[in-house]
Amino acid sequence: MIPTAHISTPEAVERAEARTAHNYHPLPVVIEHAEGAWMTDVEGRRYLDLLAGYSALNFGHSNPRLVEVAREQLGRLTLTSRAFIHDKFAEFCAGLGDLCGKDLVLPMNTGAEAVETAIKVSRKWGYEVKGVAADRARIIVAAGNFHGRTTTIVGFSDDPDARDGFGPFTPGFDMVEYGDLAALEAAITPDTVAVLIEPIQGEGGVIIPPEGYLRGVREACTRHGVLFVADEIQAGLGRTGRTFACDYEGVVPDLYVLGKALGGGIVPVSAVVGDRDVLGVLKPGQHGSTFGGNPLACAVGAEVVAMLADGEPQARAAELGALLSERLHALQGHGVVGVRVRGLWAGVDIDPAIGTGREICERLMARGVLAKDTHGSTIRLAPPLTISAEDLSWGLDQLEAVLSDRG
Ligand code: IF1
Repeated sequence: MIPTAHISTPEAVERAEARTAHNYHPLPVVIEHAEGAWMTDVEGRRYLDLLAGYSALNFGHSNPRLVEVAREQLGRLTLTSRAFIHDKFAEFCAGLGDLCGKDLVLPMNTGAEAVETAIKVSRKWGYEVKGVAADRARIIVAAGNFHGRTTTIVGFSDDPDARDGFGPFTPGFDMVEYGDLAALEAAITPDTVAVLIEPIQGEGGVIIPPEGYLRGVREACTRHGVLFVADEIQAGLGRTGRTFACDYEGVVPDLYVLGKALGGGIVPVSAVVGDRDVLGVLKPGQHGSTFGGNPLACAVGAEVVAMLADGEPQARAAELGALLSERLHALQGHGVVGVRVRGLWAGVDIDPAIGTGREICERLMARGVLAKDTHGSTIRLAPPLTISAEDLSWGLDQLEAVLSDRG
């Protein structure tokens, strides 16, 4: 357990927990403000953020460029609904389309909504373009997936926590092992309209598929006339050292599903991005959102896209990722039993004898570092891409100390 002296404001924690549904078990810390890679709690303690809002904060807390754009937009126009056009819409859609090398952008808000959008588009494409018989469309997904929390999405999860108790579920999904190309090909039928996968599985523990898998998925999809839908909500937009995790294998999916960092950690912004022959199947009235593509979202999103367009965040992720990888691999055999790193994103399997992932995160918190466990004894590290090498190094010193039982 954490020494109580290190628990930030037990009363503030209790107050926060007293009146919320217990769908989360947060670390007992109450954050008041943050800048860059550092967060400060209500008692003035500082913590290094090694989670970055699950990659929603790729550009750091309170990024000056993004905050400036948001402030300016707040004073001008925040919402029109899609019933009218606003002056930030074109810039966002064109910028994001260009970043992806695609014709069209469909803006939504949360990641799950964007995944739902991609499912709807894939089905409609299947019926109208591929010629699948009505209500027969099937979508292939991977074991260990995480795509969000809607009833349709949790229905094709194999995580009992995410799924159990929420049925009945939407039919039309087939699950195959992640990383197994032969299984994927075998699962494709004439009714298959799409393969929906994460190019790296985040919740699964930063699982990187075998080299050649994404290329193989692309080839199989092309050969069988099936859409390749890449959920880059967590992996995309700089995190891995490239704009998209698919870039590692030189692969371009038919639909990019984006979210998290697209909103700069300020507003929820998600999108589905694809070419006209696919996204063009949607006609007025068939899909939408009150908030999707609102002026504030588009202003911030367009600035995020501009930052990525000059490649600096990706270069930083690649450079710092080398440091992260080197430091973590040095811990192998010293409390660490597995390490997976791509860019500034790591899954670290801790020797269960040392503690659960949760316990390691509690001990890290006591040393001023905030990270998040995932299944069992795995912790994931995903600092803001703006973190300094010194701060990252210091954070890893704390992990080393925790593992060597000086924690
Ligand atoms: C939670 C994980 C991260 C995602 C991918 C879609 C979504 C997510 C690849 C949905 C969301 C989140 C949501 C958050 C925890 C988190 C998470 F551990 F569950 F996997 F980031 F690591 N596709 N990921 O990772 O996006 O609707 O939330 O905007 O649900 O507790 P959303």
